[in-house]
Amino acid sequence: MALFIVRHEHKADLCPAADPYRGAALLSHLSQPYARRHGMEIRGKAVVQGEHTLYLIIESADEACVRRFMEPLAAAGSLDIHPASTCAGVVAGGGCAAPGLLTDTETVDPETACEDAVEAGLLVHRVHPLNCETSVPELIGGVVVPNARFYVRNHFPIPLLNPATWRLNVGGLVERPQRFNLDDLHHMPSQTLVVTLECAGNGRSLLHPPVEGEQWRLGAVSTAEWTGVPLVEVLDRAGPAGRARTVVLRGADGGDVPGRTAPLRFERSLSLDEARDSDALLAYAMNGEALPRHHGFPLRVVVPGWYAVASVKWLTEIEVIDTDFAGFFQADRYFYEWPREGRTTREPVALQQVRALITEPVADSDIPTGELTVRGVAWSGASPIARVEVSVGLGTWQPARLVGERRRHSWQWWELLTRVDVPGATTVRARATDLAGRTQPEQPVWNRLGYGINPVQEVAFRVR
Ligand SMILES: Nc1nc2c(c(=O)[nH]1)N[C@H]1C(S)=C(S)[C@@H](COP(=O)(O)O)O[C@H]1N2
Ligand SMILES: [Mo]
Repeated sequence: MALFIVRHEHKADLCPAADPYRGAALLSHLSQPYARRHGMEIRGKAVVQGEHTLYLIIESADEACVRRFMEPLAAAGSLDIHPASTCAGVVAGGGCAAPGLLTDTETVDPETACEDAVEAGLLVHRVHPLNCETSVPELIGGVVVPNARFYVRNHFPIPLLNPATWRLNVGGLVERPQRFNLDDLHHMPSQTLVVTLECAGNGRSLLHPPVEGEQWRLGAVSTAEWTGVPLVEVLDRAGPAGRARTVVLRGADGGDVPGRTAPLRFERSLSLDEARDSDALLAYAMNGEALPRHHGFPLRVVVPGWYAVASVKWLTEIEVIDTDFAGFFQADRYFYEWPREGRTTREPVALQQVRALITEPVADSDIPTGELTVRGVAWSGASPIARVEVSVGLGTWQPARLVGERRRHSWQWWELLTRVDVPGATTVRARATDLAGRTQPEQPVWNRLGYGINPVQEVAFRVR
């Protein structure tokens, strides 16, 4: 189906709307059911007041069809039909002047992917590849984030994999190379875990001076219930050889990256010990539904507690090797690089830093004097949350109550009931500490690639 904008103008003395009978006939002609019978969808219609000019937005297989449908009106005046595109389509295709929309049969249409994300209320940072964050105030409710509102982080176009022909190959230094289809995996012992995924770049936009990369605010984090086969189960079937050291996880997506001459696939690695001890899951379901395309359909890795770069989507290969892995997303990105005492120190990005997010009150809102509920979520990759403290208007830190079940790999809700009695502008801050004693810094700790940014969050609001 293609989109058209139709413009029709008629002379004042021929205006059909002036006559109640002809006006009614016109309305039926332009009704959705009538248009559908002609194989068209009317997406919008409006008249420019006082100018006898009508605009229609029509979806149709071709222009001839639209022209035929508009014949009765054309007889009374002019008719212009412009081939059109959705706004998302133009942006995804590289702008109004681009030669044509990107089409690649093996990837998800960027236009649809982007439109779905916008409709679901996600904040889109980049259309191609699709990158969007979840809206923090909308987290109010359950522990899990609905699939359509889960943040999306992609480095390449989203691959469209056919579940009937898709395979997972397990090879390299293993005693029994394996090849699984989706059905095989569905019949293996399964596990369901509630896991919070957070992008290592979450909060990057807080850095001064700014650093390159997606300018995430605080919403590149979400929680879901994942179901799949434990990674150990699959590794055990293959039997890593004695000198095996590293497990490489390879996705179906790929492309060019800076500093490398040939296009490459999205790949990440875990040491064999990490792969065994991390509770990593090969997930085929998310919140009880088949894994959505954006999130790795038909199979993705979920490594609990780790920054989500480890959770490879669209998984097609597991390769066991006896060296460290030097892939682009392992060696050239996803490490902390801090300037310290005149030297730079480096450390790979691994477990999520401890962090609390405030979902209530909403930034810039007006709150009546009296009782105030401060709410949010908190998590840490290294260890469960020990406590969350809240400070209103730069006052003392008060302990918040941890709400609901404590789950090892999921964020935890917290809340504090307090009072605000003085009208005016004020702020609220929240600070989480985990059982390992890690807590959040007052200011973001700058590093060159902008990872693991977890300063105490401050939300400004007004008391009235
Ligand atoms: N194959 C593949 N897996 C991937 C990525 C990717 O670009 N390709 N991005 C990673 C990063 S950086 C993050 S933060 C998470 C995002 O997962 P989500 O889109 O399901 O939220 O996927 C990870 N797995
Ligand atoms: Mo990420």
